[in-house]
Amino acid sequence: MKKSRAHFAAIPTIAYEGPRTENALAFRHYNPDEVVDGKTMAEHMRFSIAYWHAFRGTGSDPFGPGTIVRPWEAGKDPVSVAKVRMDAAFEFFQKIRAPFYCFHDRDIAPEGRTLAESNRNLDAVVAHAHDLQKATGVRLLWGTANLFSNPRYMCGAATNPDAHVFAYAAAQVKKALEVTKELGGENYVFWGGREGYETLLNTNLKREQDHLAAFLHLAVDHAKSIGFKGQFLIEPKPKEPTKHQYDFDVASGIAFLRTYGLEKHFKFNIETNHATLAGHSFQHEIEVAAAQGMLGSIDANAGDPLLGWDTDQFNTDVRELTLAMLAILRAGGLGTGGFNFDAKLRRPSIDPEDLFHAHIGGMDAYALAFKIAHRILKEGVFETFVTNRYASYDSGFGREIETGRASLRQLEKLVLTKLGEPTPHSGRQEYLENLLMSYLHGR
Ligand code: XUL
Ligand code: CO
Repeated sequence: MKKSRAHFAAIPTIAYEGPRTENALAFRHYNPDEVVDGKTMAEHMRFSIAYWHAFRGTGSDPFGPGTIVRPWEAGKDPVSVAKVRMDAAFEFFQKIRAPFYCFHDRDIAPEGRTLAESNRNLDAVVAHAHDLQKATGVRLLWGTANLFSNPRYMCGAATNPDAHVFAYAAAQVKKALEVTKELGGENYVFWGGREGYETLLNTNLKREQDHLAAFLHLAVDHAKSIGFKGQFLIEPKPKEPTKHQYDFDVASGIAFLRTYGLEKHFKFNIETNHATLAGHSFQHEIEVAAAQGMLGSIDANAGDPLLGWDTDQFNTDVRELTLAMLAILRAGGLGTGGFNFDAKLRRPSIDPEDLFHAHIGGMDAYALAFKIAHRILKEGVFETFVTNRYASYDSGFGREIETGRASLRQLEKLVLTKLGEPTPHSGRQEYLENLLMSYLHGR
């Protein structure tokens, strides 16, 4: 392969320099080579760069056009531009030391006038991605299809009232699955896009949910037929762009998957900003998925508490991330998933350097949270507290309740003849919050 020129010539590969460094373009907490429990931090974290934000984001918002202009975007032929953009992307992945990336089909290759032309464009860019992955060792965490930007999807894709649009979306997913397999993608994501409604006045909710399930079954069947072994992931989001998205949150996602016999094929890709839009904490969504063995991957970002939409910011809130990491580590990690930075630069952050600061902060915050959570679990103070809190279920009638051997008659008799009134026990919330603070600040 032809050696491409450096697109980020002024910026070196980011080195780990420790917490005291004064170099802003260095890691303070993320040392990819540090070994923890027999695995490197790079293996633990499995950081991934979101192609759509890092390389297709321009800073545009509903009030104005893009502000971010990258030199590699100049050029007339969109497929050639896509390849040069991809060279820049892989240079960035290497310099920021991210082992993975993620994309939508239309992020990496331009949509053509027909589906056939779009597929040809995709094939050309995927061949280039294949070469770049081989040359750099960067891998594909997951692929997905963009089923929401093109106007044809204005009323949804799988849940569109027009079966013609359903068929078009199905064809697009078929191809996206095939290229994800071709590039060794370890997962495939379904984010709801416009699968929801704006008004129930024009919507048959039951049929739309049935159609969404049928769509997912078709994808599962096709994956099987082509031998794609990656993990399917659902990414819940309660609203935006539609007023109500069918994949509202993890709990409603679990109910949906079980209703339609899909639960064996899917896990969850949990996004911080989607959790908070649903009125949950990030930790809550992780715990709900983990409780059912369905924690798959993370879209790492943050919302702004003062703004009510999906602001997709880089997350440097170590407290929030420590709580999330505790839930993830207790669940045994993310398996084939990873931490994908589904986060974008603010509109005035227009320099290539800003892309580095953003990801350095995100990676450092997660690495620091990982280390704090790892220590908390090792020392076991919270674990012991919680275990003791439920100890009455470990033996006697508590055990019988848990194993389904108790009856209302038996429990009534027990209370009337032996137990009487329960003794209240403190939940010790303030003590535990102080303990967490001590772990966060130099215990
Ligand atoms: C949108 C969102 C998407 C998905 C992939 O809110 O999070 O970027 O992650 O389609
Ligand atoms: Co996302």
